[in-house]
Amino acid sequence: MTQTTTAATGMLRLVLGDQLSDSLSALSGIDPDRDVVLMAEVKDEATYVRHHKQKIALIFAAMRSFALRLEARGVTVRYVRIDDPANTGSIVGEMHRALEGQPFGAVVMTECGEWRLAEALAAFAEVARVPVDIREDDRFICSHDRFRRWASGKSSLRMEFFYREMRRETGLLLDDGQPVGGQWNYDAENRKKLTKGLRPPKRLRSPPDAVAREAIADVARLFPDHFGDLDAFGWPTTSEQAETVLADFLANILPGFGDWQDAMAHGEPWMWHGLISTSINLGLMDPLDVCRRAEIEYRAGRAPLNAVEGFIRQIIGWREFVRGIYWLKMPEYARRNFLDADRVLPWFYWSGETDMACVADVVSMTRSHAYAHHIQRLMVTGNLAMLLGVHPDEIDDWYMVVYADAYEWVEMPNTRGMATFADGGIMGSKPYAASGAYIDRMSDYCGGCRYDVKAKAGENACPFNRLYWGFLERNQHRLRDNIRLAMPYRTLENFGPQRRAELLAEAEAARTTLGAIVRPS
Ligand code: FAD
Ligand code: DLZ
Ligand code: SF4
Repeated sequence: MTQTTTAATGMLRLVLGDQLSDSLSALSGIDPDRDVVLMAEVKDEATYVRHHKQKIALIFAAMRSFALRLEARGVTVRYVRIDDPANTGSIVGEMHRALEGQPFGAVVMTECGEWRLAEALAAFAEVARVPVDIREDDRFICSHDRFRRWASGKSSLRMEFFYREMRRETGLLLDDGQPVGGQWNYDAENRKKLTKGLRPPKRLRSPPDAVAREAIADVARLFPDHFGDLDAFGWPTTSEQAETVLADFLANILPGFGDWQDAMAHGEPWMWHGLISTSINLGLMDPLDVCRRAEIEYRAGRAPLNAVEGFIRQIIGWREFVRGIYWLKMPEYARRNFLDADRVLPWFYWSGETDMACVADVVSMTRSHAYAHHIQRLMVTGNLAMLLGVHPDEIDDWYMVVYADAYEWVEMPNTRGMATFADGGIMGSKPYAASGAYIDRMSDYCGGCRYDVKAKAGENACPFNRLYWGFLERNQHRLRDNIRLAMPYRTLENFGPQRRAELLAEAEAARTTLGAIVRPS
């Protein structure tokens, strides 16, 4: 295809549901007189897992608002709504339909964030009758190539060392090339429990505008059986709304982010967290800009170092690291089941009907808001699923469904890697297995629970306690040589054979009571 033909006929530019950024590489160099942007709400994407209703409403509302934004700039948008009778139901189907309807000279897109769809789009590029230009997603700080270079030759990949590289490359929180305050990481200062009488500050949410209200109504009508409520929808669906939430966070919440980063409290979904993952993942805000603005709060003396460093680490450290791991290890990563976990996910993960106060609270806020904060995802639902031995496919499916910020590139390494050790140690050096004592230390859940967090065995004992030693016993041939588990394994060995057999039986009884039966093959 010659330049002249391309210019004469224009390009078809694909913008996916999580690519809603003015700076998107697929939009770079756009000619509003000739080019057309394709955006499509499609059944395949809305149902490949049965996403939370709020997640679909968020994506549709944000897509529709972004299309209006482009149109206001004079760009022609071919916008296909979910209930358009001609909708083919898939992104690739909509690409073919758009090409049949108009003689474009080329197709331009930004690389997609999920392996499944990226494969489908690569297959489309093979058969398309026009050239297809798949551009890098430069909204991330670390490119695939850069991550591969960093990972190359390393026997283990650890976030902490990757994070330091990202600090050096971005210059964030550096003075003369050295980390501000003399340390790279202040995580040890970020483990305070909420003291009695202290409540988290009131949060600014984004009440749905007219576009979002229409999307919410569409989702209620078209996806009534999907998990979750729509009533409390409060996610930003435009970059302006996202900016308002960020500005409020930086000014009023960030100073407490560090101290209470790991704390949990009954009925308090937000604590001191940013509530920005939905917006960053959709492309409504730029991760590096968010970090630079957090640094300004520190430099101006308005937020302490442990808060600002901790917050920046989550974004340029963890967020970039999990994306790097995903693309480095896929598709094999999605089949990893290092602990040979073989149980079903108990029904209470969906219904919330359980006497476990911590789990009931997390599932309840997940249903109402499509949100739970990191420690709830990691140490309550994730830890429990790992101790129960739930098959990683079932755990992945649940996390992909229930959280408004879930896309496979970020969900899977967090779930299969960080939370459940199904990846065998690619993401982290040991499983985050913990008994009820951890949750008791970091929350107010246990005081209001029918289970006894101090009891180790029996029907009334905290299920985390009943499961913990059995988990170690069951997996000793895989985990005993892990240096970071040397202490608990030494304790287990000191228990002696009879006590160990009892602990294993106790864990098996708890697995049965909680409904974690063997998964049908
Ligand atoms: P804050 O606590 O305010 O953190 C600020 C930002 O840092 C987040 O918005 C996010 O962009 C980034 N961040 C923090 N931790 C992580 C992390 N571990 N990985 C990647 N980014 C991180 N995050 C998602 O965006 N999508 C997911 O599907 C997702 N699934 C998860 C599953 C499990 C089992 C666990 C343990 C964590 C998961 N996370 C996921 C990471 C984290 O829990 C969320 O990013 C965070 O809770 C979002 O809320 P926030 O914006 O208030 O975050
Ligand atoms: C998650 C999602 C949903 C629910 N719906 C759409 C959609 O209708 N159209 C679209 O372009 N994208 C959607 N997405 C996001 C994709 O499934 C996918 O996760 C991302 O594009 C990966 O980068
Ligand atoms: Fe959760 Fe156990 Fe505490 Fe109950 S006692 S809230 S189950 S940790």
